[in-house]
Amino acid sequence: MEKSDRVGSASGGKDYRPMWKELGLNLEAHDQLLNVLGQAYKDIYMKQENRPKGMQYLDFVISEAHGLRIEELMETKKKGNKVVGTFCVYVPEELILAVGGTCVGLCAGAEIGIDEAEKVLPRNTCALIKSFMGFKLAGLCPYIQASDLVVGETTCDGKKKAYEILNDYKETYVMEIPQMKTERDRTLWRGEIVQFKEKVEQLTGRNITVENLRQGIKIANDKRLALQRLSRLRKATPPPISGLDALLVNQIAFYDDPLRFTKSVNDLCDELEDRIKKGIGVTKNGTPRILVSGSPMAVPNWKVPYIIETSGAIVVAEESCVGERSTRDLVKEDGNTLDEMIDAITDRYMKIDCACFTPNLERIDHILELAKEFKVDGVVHYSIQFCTPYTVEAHKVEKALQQKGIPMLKIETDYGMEDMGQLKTRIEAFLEIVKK
Ligand code: BJ8
Repeated sequence: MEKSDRVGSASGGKDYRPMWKELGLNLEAHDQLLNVLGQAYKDIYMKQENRPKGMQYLDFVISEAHGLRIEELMETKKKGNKVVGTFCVYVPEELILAVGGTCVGLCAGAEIGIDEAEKVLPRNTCALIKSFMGFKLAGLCPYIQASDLVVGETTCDGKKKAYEILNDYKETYVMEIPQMKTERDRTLWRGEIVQFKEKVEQLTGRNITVENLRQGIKIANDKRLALQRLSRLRKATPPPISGLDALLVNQIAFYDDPLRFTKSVNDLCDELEDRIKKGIGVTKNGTPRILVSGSPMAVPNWKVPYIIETSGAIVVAEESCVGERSTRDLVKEDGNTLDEMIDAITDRYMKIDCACFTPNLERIDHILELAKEFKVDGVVHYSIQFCTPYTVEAHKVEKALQQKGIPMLKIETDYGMEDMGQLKTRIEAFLEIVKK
């Protein structure tokens, strides 16, 4: 990709409308989406001061998220490769990469399209589910249109029931995710991975072999290692990158080309290391350091970190699937047979501590570890409105943090902007407590 100065594919540059039309998008509604996204990006991202130069690549990727990136996907499809759309970090990307496929995240973080979603889903469904459903029904998402296979999973009730409806509009393959972590659950999950491997082989007409799976595992691990490196650098005081920028990197990880993305994140990390050596940061020393924990934030869901960072604090880590939860564990690379490799994949994914599991004590331990390692002054627990798993689990998180004397603020919100003022007041009041 070459550098561009555009924000939002709707403004200037190459005309992608023929491609969007061919993909079956609703051009008028899609233009509106890009305009809203472009404006939000300018207001939230481009107004930040002292951003690392390496963020220019990410600015460009976001500007071409519906343009050049989709064109790349269409090109790879012409060569016989497949695009697989997913909604959850449980879907093993390694198997898709092994056969030259591309994995793209389909979760959405915008309110536009929700009216359409509410025609088929109850109003009290979480905004993430309504958003991806709305994007499909309103013809807004080129990624789902470009996908040769869409993969859902039995995580929360809202998602698994929504996939039944989504299947009426786009065929959706569903993986069964266990609810607990006993040996029996591991066996079930391993069986699901083997079945998914067969599905991917059938879709692509290519066999998954020891050689190509080794390659797939390496590509996915390298991406995670780059993101882990970025995360570690945020432990510095002052942090060399804002929470908003780091969140964006984690969001883009779900749809950029993995090799190019990994290289760009490592380049960004080189720059951040240099900043740390020179004592350059994005905030002054003494700025409250916040851990955001909870439901995932898909593009363009930037509301809560934006409010935190414009209220005098900095987000230093995200305990979320768009953050630490999806990057901290690697697949062991020492397998020599397909069976060993499938075992390694099974074990890696069984470690994910999503609130859909019960009990889910690993998540609590992990939040406490992050709070300590990143020297956080407070935790903002974020749940998407009507997300039962994270909203309920917030109680146990708060109790564990209280015992360690770490203040926590519980936030439950949707993708709308109506509560911006109210949230800002609550976050500012919380930061006053944190500063004491
Ligand atoms: S592994 S967090 S990506 S399921 S926000 S739809 S949980 S009601 S997104 Fe998730 Fe996989 Fe878990 Fe991660 Fe349901 Fe909650 Fe909505 Fe959610």
